[in-house]
Amino acid sequence: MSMYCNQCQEAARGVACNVSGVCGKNATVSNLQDLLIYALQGVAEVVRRADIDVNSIPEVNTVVLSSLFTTITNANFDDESIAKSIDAVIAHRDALLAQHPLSDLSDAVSFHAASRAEKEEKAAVVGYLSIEDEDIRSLRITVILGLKGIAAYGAHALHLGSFSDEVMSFVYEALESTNNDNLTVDDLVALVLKTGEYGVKVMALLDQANTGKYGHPEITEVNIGVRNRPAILVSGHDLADLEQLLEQTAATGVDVYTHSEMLPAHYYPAFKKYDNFIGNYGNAWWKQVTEFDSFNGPILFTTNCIVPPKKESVRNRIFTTGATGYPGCTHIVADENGHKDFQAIIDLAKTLPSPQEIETGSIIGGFAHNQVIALADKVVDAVKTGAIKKFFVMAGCDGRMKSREYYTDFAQALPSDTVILTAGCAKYRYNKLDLGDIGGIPRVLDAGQCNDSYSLVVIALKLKEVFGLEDINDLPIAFNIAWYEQKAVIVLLALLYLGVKNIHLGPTLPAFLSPNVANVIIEKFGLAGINSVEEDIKVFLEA
Ligand code: SF4
Ligand code: SF3
Repeated sequence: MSMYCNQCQEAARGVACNVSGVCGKNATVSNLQDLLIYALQGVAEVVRRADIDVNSIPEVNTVVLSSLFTTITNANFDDESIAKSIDAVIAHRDALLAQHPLSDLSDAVSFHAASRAEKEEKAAVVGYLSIEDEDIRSLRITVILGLKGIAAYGAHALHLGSFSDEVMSFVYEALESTNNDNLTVDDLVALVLKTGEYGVKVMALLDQANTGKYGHPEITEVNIGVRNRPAILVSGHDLADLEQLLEQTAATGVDVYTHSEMLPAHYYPAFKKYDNFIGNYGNAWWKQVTEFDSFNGPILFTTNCIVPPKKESVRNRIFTTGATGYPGCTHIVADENGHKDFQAIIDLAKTLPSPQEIETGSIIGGFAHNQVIALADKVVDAVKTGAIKKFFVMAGCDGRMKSREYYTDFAQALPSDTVILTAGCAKYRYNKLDLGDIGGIPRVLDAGQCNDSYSLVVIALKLKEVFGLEDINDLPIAFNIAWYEQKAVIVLLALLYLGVKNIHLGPTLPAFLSPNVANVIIEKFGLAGINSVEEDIKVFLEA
């Protein structure tokens, strides 16, 4: 076996990718990612054992968050960049140790692997398979994958200047705990739930950072057509990168379009002032394989999801920044003031044809918590009069597997007195269907990115308050979540922590849950997979 990765929904055979990743990740990258996690566990052990105040180590915190983020599915395929992250983490670990000498160092704290050969040799023995007990392994992986999601949200918040020492301290606690052989299954089950608790906190932090800087998302009609000017396509989830790109392209004659998870940027008031911010091009991440071809202009990835570009003509137009990377693509780094120079992308755009039209018209979104709560009276009336019978939270990820057609069929088959609440790229399975509205309330309410799933929680909690209910599970809300990568894992853990029961998760349950761990979650929380659309709708409507 040359690698072992089961972190996403596409894990080979529903077990693990062990030769190369279905996502395109090779064994070298996968193993270096494992070593990076191990090095992070070493830093965490030093921080915890030396009782270091996380507020005193901002540079270490940044490296820890960005290193975890870089290991998320489809973020970084560049072995060089991951090797550099390992070196940076070890250097920080050793600098902390020099200031806070400790004895009885564990291997994660004391190992060194300067050369590539040493790294690959070490990586081969620290992967998840080195944990023999399958339940302990499963629980540790679950925590680490949740942490990756927390780190992604924490890194976005940090990019906007928001930091939570409470969340950061938990990141160190959980990293250290996942390398602690004394923890039992029960300890780790508790840690999984605690990870969900911190998932809620970090999502709230990011929500405040985004809305504090860019205003509350509002109902917006987003153009999905094109105009005849050179253009840049921006993908991923990072709004601060988008802001810099819009600043730098203003008055250059170059337009900016969003792809996939950047679509919800159009909902923010702050971005509406840019008259070159034209609309959204295309669909969810996996459709980039054809959509980047027809877009013609350069593409900027601010975060996941990158699909390895096969064509050189497309690869030459791809730029990465932040936690993303792809071999051969130009990576743009921030200067010491956080400024990113996107001039090379703008210059390239000017030499290339304008985007080819693939769709026309518009889609509507912007139903984040503030906007929905502003409409609360209307929504509550619709529920009280029976015009709305049930809400279906269908947030999460999209993916390329054929089985995900289920979500389009499910949305289409839902009765006309139901409303879909969505967030994340899962929405592309139904956000262009004509599902109509209920008394002016669209039947698909898009809160935003997967990062904005928090909005759906706030909306649910508000409805619980308005209806005077004790238990969130008494609301007329069903959860049919689609997952793919690790931000969806933290969203799931956050929902479980909040006590949401009977979530259906698909298109398949996570491969990283061992049979015993899966049973615990199924028994305790009623977690279920998906069946046929007809069966599932029946189950949901009878509940
Ligand atoms: Fe396989 Fe997913 Fe891991 Fe990629 S991220 S190697 S597809 S399990
Ligand atoms: Fe999508 Fe990658 Fe998860 Fe942000 S862009 S939801 S999969």
